[in-house]
Amino acid sequence: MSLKYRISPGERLRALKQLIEKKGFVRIIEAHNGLSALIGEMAQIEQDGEIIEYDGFWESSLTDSASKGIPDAEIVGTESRAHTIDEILNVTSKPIIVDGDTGGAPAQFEYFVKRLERLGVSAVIIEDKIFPKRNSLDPTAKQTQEDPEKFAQKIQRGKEIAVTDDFMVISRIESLIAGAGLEDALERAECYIRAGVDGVMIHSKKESPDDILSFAQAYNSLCERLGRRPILVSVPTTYNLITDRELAKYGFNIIIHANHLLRAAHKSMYESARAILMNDRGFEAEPLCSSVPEIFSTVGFDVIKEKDRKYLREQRLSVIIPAAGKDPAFADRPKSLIRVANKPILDYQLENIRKAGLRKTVIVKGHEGKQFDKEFSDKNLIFCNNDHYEDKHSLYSLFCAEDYMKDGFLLLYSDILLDGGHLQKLINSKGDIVLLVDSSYRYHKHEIDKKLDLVISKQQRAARYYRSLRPMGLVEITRVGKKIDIEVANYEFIGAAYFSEEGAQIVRKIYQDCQQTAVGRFHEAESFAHAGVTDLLQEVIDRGFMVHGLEIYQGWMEIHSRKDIEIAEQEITPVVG
Ligand code: SPV
Ligand code: MG
Repeated sequence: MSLKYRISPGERLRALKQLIEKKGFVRIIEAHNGLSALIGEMAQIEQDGEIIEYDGFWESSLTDSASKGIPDAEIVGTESRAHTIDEILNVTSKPIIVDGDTGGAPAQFEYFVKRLERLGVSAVIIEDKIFPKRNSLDPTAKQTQEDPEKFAQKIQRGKEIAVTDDFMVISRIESLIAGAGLEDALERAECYIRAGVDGVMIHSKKESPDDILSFAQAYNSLCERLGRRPILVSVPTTYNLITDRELAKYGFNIIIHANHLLRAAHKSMYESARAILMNDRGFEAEPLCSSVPEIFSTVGFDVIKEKDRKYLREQRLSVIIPAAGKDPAFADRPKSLIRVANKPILDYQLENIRKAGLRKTVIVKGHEGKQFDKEFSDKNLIFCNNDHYEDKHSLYSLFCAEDYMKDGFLLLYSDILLDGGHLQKLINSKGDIVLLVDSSYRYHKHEIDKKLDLVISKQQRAARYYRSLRPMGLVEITRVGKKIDIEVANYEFIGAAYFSEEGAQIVRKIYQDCQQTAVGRFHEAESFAHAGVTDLLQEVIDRGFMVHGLEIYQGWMEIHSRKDIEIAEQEITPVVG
C-alpha cells in the first residue's frame, strides 16, 4: 500500500515534536529500506480498546550498513545513507529520526543537516565519538570519545544551518559505552545543552537499565538547574526487560527500538536458506516466510491491479441514456434537450460523465430525434434509434442499446441533473446492480407531480434529509416500482443505475427470457411489451439476484416542469458542481 502513505516534507518534519508534546513519549522503530519501513508504518495492535502503533522511524547506521552487508563503522557514505532515507520517506508518512553517526567533520555535518531538513527528516542524532566510530554494542571495540567542547561546536554549527525550529539536533552521549561513567555523561550533557542541543540520547550496552535510569534522574535535576530540558532519548536494545511506558515514567521522551526488523529478517532469511538446502525443496521453508500475496499487499501491488481494473472498466463501460420518450410538458423536443440556464440537460450530463472518467455515451433517440443531429453531431456520441417510442416504454427503449451493455453499463435517465461525484461513487460501488436511491424524497419533492419510482430496502432505515456522518452505504433492495405506498417506501430511485459486466449479463438474460415467456401483466405494467425499467428490476429481484441501492440525499434533481427548471437554474452551481 505504499502509495497510500503521503505527507508533505514540512508536515512530516513537524510531526515528531507535535507527537512528543501530545503524548509525552514516542515509540520509534528501526527501518533500513522501504519494505521494513512499510511494516513499521502499518504494524498495529489493539489493547484495551486502544490502537497502538509506532510513532516514527529510526534510520539506523547499524541496520542500513548491515542490510548492505557492510560493518557499522562509518563506511557507508552519506549519498548511500541519503538514498535509504529517501526510500523510507517515499513509502511512509511517519516522522523519521536519522542516525548521523559522529556527523563527520563539522562542515560535513552542516551539509547533512541541510539535506535532511529539506527531505522532511525530523531529527538527527550524532554521537560524541571520534570518526570513524565503531558500533556501540560491540563489547570489545575501542570506543574513543570526542572532546566535549569540540563536539558542542559541531552541534552548534548544525543548529545554525537548520532553517526551522522543528528540526532537532540531538546529541548522543557515549560515556557509559566508553566506560567513562555517569559523571562524565552528565558533564557532557551540560556542555551540549549549553550549546543548544534539542535532545540528549544516553546510550548503554548493559542488560540492566540502572545506569540510564540514574542518568535520567540526574538529568532531570541538571535541566532544572539549567532552566531548559531538551528531550531525552533511550535505545533499550540490551536492557530490554523494561517497558517503554516505564522508561517514559523516568522521563524518556523518545524510545528507539533500533535494530529489530533487520535482526528478525536476518534470522528468518538464514533459517529459510538452510531449510531449503536441508530438505532439497522449498516446502519446509514456507512457515518461515510471508506469503507472496502478503508481500503484494504490503507494497500495494493489489492496489495497482484494482486500479488497472477500474480504469479498464471505466474505458469500456457505456453510459446509456434512453431519451426517446415524449414529455407532454416539453413536447417540442427530446427531454435531453430541455434547456436549463441556456444549456441542454445533456450537456450537464456529458460533463459529469467525463468527470467520472467514462468515455462511451449511448443515446437512445426517438421523439424529435433529429434535434440531436443538429446539436450533438460532433460530440463523439453513439446514437441508437427507438422507432416505437410512442407505444413502448422505458425498458424497450433501454434495450435498443443492448449492443452496448456487454462490458457493463450505467443507465442514466435523460431528465436528471446530478452531481458528478454520484456517478463516480456509483461505478465504484461494490455491487453488480446498484441503483442510486434518495432517502429524502418525502421532504425534498417540491410538488409530487408524477408517480415516483419508489424503493423498499431490506434494511429498514428511516427516510432522512438531514446531514449525517454515516458513510454512503449499499442497501439491499426488495421492491421497486411506482405503486409502492410512499409511507412504506424507504427511497426514491433517481434514475441512475450501475450494471457491472455480471450485472449486465443478468439483466440481458432475464430480458431475453421474459421476451420469450412473459404473458399477461408484468409487475406494474399491463404487459412485458409495455414494461418500465423498474418492472425488469423487480423481476431480477424476484429471481433471487441481488439489487442494491446506493443512498444519497442531495445533489440531484429531476426536470419535469417549468417550475423544476426555475429551481434548477437557481441552484445550478451546486447541482452541477
Ligand atoms: C544504530 O542503530 O545504528 C545505533 C544504535 O547507533 S546502536 O547500534 O545500539 O549503537
Ligand atoms: Mg548507529
